Amino acid sequence: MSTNNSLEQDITPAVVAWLADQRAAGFGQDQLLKSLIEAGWGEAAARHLLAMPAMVGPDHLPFPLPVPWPAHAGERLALDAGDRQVNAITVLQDPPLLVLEGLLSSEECQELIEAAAPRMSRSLTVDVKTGGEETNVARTSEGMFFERGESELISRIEARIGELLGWPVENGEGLQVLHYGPGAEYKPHYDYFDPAEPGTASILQRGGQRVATLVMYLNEPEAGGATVFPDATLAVVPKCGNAVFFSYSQPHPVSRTLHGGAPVLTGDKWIATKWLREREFI
Ligand code: PD2
Ligand code: ZN
Repeated sequence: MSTNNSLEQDITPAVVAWLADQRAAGFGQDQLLKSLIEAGWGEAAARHLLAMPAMVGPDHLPFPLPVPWPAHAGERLALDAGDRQVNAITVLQDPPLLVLEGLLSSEECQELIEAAAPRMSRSLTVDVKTGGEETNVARTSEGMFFERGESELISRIEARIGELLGWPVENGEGLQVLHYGPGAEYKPHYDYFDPAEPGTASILQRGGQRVATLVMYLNEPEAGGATVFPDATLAVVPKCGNAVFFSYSQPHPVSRTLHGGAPVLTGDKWIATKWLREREFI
């Protein structure tokens, strides 16, 4: 490996193979960054390389990442979420998915809606072409992000999610609240960042890939608004305080986590989404 200040030029098959070996041997991001810099890589180029997923096997699928999963899910109805017990009433293995009952109290749902309502604007999605944000015709909701830990309510809910999923609170993105009026929907998509897109490497600098999603329902639309999983032929109907959790160890359609928000037919729909990253999200 030679000294390099550009981002791409030294990502040869030999470097990719070296990286896969080092990861298989258990070396973490910090140790790999140190090794690359010692070998003469510029820090920016090394970080860029380390943000790219390792590809494995004859199909060149992304290397599977560790994902959250609640202790005893699928073995017991009631799961420990620290200050609350939560019931896992539906359990799928492929994709790994749980429908959770009673994650939030009805007071917490109402408080979240009231705190979010004055701060709503047309929803943006992360643009993987550029790494920036843009409005998206596939997503006709309005939304806002809470900062992680910005109030006692948010901290309480984040701590509960961390306990339930066994995943560090620091690895969570800020909680996003979305509101869908009649006719609004979120067309089917994957929540991970597509490794093939040019903006993904820069998005991954802030905590790595998304590895799991928790969608919490804050109210009940009169009709429509289910969260649908076409590969699993599953529709989760919103119920205040319930949630759907699913993980994706590989940022690839093999995860079978294609999902969407079906159009709201009557009434409106409020949700809060927590996306979990591989590492601390800064
Ligand atoms: O509102 C939903 O059901 C929904 C559907 C798809 C939410 C999300 N994705 C999300 O927040 O990622
Ligand atoms: Zn989604």
